[in-house]
Order: sequence, then C-alpha cells, then structure tokens
Amino acid sequence: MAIYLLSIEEVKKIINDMEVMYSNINLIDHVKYRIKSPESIINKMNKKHYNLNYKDLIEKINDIAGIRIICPFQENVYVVRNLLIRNPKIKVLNEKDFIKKPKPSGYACLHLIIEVPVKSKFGEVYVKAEVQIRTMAMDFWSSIEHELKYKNKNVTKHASKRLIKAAKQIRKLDYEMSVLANETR
Ligand code: 0O2
Repeated sequence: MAIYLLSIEEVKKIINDMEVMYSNINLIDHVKYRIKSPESIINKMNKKHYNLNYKDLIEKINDIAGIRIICPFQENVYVVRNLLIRNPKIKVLNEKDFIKKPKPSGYACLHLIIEVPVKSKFGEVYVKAEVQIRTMAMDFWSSIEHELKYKNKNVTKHASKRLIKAAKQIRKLDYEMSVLANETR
C-alpha cells in the first residue's frame, strides 16, 4: 500500500500547486484522500469475479488510491479536470463523465483514472489513482446515497426512487447556482 500512499502524495502536490496558481478564483472547496481498505478491495474483486491475486489487484483495481476533489460549481469541475489532464506528470488512462451522462442512480461526477510517477526502491514507477471531481451539492448527495445504498444496505424501492429524485433536484440546484453566480459576476 506504501506505493499508493506515495501516489496520493504526488497528486496532493499537483493539486496544491494548482490551488496556489489559481488562488484568485475559488476553484476547489476541499480535497479528500483515501486508501481503499483491504476489505473493500476484496469485496470489489469478488463482485467483479477477479482472481484474488496481486496481478489482478494491480492491473484491475484502479481506485486503491482515491482522491476526491470537491468544487463549488460544475464549471470548476471541468477547469480542474483540464488542469489535471494537461499536467505533464499525469497520464490519463481512462475518463468517465457521469456529469454529462449521470448514472441511473442519479450520480453525477467526473472520474479520471490516472498514473503518476513515484520514486520507489526499484526506481521510478507509475502508480494508478482514481480522481473523482464533483460539486459540493453532488458530494452531499453522493455521501449520503453511498452510505444508504451503494454499499448494499436495505433500501426499499420507494426510497431508491426518492434518492433518484433527490439527485435530479441536486443537479437542478447545481445548474441554478451556476447561473446565479455567473449573473452576479
Ligand atoms: P468507495 O471507495 O467506498 O467510494 P472500474 O472497474 O474502476 O472501471 P468501478 O470502480 O467499478 O469501475 O466503478 P465506477 O462507477 O467507475 O466508480 C466507482 C466509485 O464511484 C465508487 O467507489 C463510488 O465512490 C462512486 N460511485 C459510482 N457510482 C455511484 C453511485 O451510484 N452512487 C454513489 N454515491 N457513488 C457512486 P466504491 O467502489 O463504492 O468505493
């Protein structure tokens, strides 16, 4: 796991530099970092029918190092995304834009699977990390929905529908706040 911690440190430095360079605009509200727990890794590998070995773990589990960037507005999400993908240290392996195409649950967030160079005792190695970029409003919804549902707790069909409806309201609110902010700038 040490190598994944080092990858998080690398991404932290890149985000810190970005915040310093763009300190005149409120691009990022806050950033969270986490290493996926062994239990969560094993659950995911079982769910996806991967072999429980290091080869599959390293090749197929992309979110052992996780970085979540929370932005005030949706347009900030794309500015942060563009700055990250233009950074020479970052190699983008995959991108999923659930803001343009939300998940059936209503989840709307931008995901990047990246690789960053990390200095290890074997020399420089590229280590994967998942970056999730979302608005403050969507972060509020996602955290609660994840807690209630995504982790397979008992949620009735009716409650699921209400969560989908709440996500729609959040997306509307995000749009409205963006429009309002742009009008008053
Ligand atoms: P955690 O760390 O507890 O949040 P991949 O195999 O990597 O291509 P993956 O990881 O199976 O694809 O799926 P996906 O959809 O790209 O991203 C998974 C992560 O996105 C989840 O992590 C959540 O953090 C978030 N996510 C995806 N869909 C939803 C959703 O409908 N609701 C909420 N609240 N979050 C979602 P994990 O695995 O749950 O781990």
